[in-house]
Amino acid sequence: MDIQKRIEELRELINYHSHKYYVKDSPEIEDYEYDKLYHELLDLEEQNPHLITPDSPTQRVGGQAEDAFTKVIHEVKMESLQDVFDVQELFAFDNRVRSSLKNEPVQYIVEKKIDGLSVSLEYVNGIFTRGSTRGDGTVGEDVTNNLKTIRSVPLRLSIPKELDIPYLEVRGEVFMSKKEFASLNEKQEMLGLKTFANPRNAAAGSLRQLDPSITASRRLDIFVFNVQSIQGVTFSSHSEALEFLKELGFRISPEYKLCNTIEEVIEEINYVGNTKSEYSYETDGAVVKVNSLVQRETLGSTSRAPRWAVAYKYPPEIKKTRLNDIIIQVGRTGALTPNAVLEPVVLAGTTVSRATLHNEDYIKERDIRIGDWVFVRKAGEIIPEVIKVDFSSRPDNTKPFQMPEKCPVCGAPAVREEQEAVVKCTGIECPARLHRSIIHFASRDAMNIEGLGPALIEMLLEKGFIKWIPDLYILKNRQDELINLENMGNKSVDNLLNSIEKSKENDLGRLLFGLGIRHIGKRAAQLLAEHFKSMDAIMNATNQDIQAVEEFGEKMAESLVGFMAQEQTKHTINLLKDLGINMESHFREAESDVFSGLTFVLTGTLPSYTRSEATKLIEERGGKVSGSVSKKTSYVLAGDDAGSKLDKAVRLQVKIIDEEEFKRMCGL
Ligand code: 0OX
Repeated sequence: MDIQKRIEELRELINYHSHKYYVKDSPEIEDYEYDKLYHELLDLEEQNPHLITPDSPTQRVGGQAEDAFTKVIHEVKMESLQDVFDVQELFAFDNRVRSSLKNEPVQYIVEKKIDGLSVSLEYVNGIFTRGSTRGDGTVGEDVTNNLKTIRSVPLRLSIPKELDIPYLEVRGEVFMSKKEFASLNEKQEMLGLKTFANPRNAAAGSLRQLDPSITASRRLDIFVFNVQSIQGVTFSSHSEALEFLKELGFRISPEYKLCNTIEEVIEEINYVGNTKSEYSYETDGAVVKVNSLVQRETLGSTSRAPRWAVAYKYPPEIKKTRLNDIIIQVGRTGALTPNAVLEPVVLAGTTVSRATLHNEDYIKERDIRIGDWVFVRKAGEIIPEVIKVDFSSRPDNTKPFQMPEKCPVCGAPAVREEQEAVVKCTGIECPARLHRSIIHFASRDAMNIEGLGPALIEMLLEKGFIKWIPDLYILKNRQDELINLENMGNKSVDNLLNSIEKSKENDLGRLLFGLGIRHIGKRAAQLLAEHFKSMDAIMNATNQDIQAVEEFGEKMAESLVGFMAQEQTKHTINLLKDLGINMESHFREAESDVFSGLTFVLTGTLPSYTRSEATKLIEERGGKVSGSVSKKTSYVLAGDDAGSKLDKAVRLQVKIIDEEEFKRMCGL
């Protein structure tokens, strides 16, 4: 093949996948495959330097530092490693090393390659003074405060009495354990936040947080694997340096191995490859380093990497097995995910009998059918997925898959949004998505129930206090039990129950929005409430009636009618009605925007309205409420004991009104 053409093809592929990885945070291919593409390009460019262009992905080094953190210049460059992918390349590495060292005996050290992000830690007189990311190897970012939250980063070293170490810089890998990664993703999912593709992305995202308390909550860890620079002590070998670092209090590369021949190195690499699935941390390779520091000096470095080390990358494990069935799993967002039921296979250390098929399109594009022989792998070594079909062994009686039209959990219609790959359940009582439904129902723009956050909702669901939304309004009958819950007490239960009670009076618009109907946002819900005035009228409205409402189109009308027609919707609304939740709109058309463009400032105590009631009256009529008086203020609504705001209004000649006048303006 034409070299130039291949180079261009590789650049395009690499750019595409690196955008998916770094920008979209949703890699499409394994790191291993990406690395192979990258190295193929590097090799071709090395052999044909005249074909290197400044915009080639190889000219972009490392993860570049961004502006949010202070830059740190690495006095000793944080070099990267050259990757190798097979035994032949290891032999070639060994030959290069031996011939450069004129056939002196060489001892290698094999370390596990931890899949995290590289950092530098600096100590002045044994005190941790600065920590930074690798960045591009020369300039990184100061993440000292974030690194301080990692328990295994010693803040003070245990320097032996007889020694004096004025300065020490070490290098290590910050990572997240497989267990921590799984529980972080579970939490993110529960809170409706983005999940991380792999433990390395999670570690990098957690370390580069502007708020160190977020980093602290993520429970990162570190393995230290190199002395970058030291004053006061010298070493003759890397293993000696590692043991010294251990004495000082660092967690060092776990169970490294010293080898006297490349054959021993290969044996160790195979051993790590066979056991790595049991490690608590993600390992994507093994690092082979020359142990003698004098020999390292002789070998030196290229512009990119040291000549005395290579990283052996393990291929991801892929197995072929039978796809026995496809079942649907309903996630917390209500998303229906097709899952493969597999003939069990052992993959990266565990028996796998389920794997994700992602979505309807994924299955169609790959023509995956029930009964097929399929290839399965662990994406990022964590979640198994079906990659493709082995068409050469497709049996005669395979069955194409059809996405169900109803949610398998609650029976409500499952719909797919335009432009989206996921199909979602629309049932308001669906147990799978109830947590999310309640979070939305209680949220500020909906029923605005203060104190009812995701964690409490989770607990109330778990302990059986709620099985659908209306149960919130009978929580008051179980006050004593609530007080005994973890993290609850008299006061917080009181506040919560008051807040729930108060929400009963909300305008219909808030309730409608809180039901979480597809395509019916805050404004649409408000418009519906204003137009139809009551829940009954909305429930009885036809598609045509709804499209008659200003700004309403086919999609919104269809979604609303479909939602209202569901038995579970009717059940929930009837229960809410019986419990005394307001089903009417307080809006009166003629008054709905009488205050539009006006700004009010409230001061003092009004005879019959609380501050929030007065605010509501103003906002319902299209007005705004501000906290301070300025020339732009339209009215100051003053009650008893009005203070400095009233003085200021007088000074600025802003019109002052009392409650009587206010009521009249409101049409009350
Ligand atoms: C790791 C790891 C990374 C030292 C000089 C070039 C690379 N991720 O576990 N890098 C190194 O070595 C550096 N060792 C490791 N164990």
